[in-house]
Amino acid sequence: MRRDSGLILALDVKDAGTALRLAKECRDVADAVKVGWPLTLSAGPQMISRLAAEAHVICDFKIADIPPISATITAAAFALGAKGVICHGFAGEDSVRACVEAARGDVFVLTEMSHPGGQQFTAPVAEDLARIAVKAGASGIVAPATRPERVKRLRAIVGDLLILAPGAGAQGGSPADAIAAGADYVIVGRAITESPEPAKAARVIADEIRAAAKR
Ligand code: OMP
Repeated sequence: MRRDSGLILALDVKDAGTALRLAKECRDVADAVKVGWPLTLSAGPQMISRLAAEAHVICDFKIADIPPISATITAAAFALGAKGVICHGFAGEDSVRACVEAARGDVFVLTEMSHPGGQQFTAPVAEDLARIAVKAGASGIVAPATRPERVKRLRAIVGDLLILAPGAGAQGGSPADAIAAGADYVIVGRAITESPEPAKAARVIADEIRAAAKR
């Protein structure tokens, strides 16, 4: 995955036209687009292939099943053109390893979730989940931009694995703080997709990320 702006655009919209328009408008500024259940269930899985023709696509299916099912989901996402997938770490090392073995690209392991409820169950085990990501051979982890101090702590565990940080913007986190804490990429959805000027909003965030990365 290229590392130019450090911005990953979360395409949590429901129709194909809007998704394609946003991907096109933000093509120069976002290093990747993230496609999850909202768009896949609304516009169909072929949406992944259509977007993959335009952008580096990460499929965020938060895979968390027994190993053979996790492997099948992972393989299907890559067959559609994805270059990366996100799986949950809490399903255990064997399930994460199954994703890694089935992948034809990056696997990112979700550790601590960014929303308030993420502190209930994921935060207490996030460091173990980060260790699972390292042991299973994942490309990186997902860690909360809403809690930069946790990104810093998880960075100490994962070494040079990639860290993708969601939760900046609509959830209250700051892109600059996430990068300063050790994130490589910031995942942003609504602050861009719901902006009246999405490309401009994306550029402002990308500039903030670049400035923080230089510090
Ligand atoms: P916004 O809050 O609109 O910027 O969207 C955040 C995006 O990051 C959504 O696509 C979420 O599904 C995703 N996300 C989180 O917000 N928190 C997490 O802990 C993990 C993810 C994720 O795995 O991408």
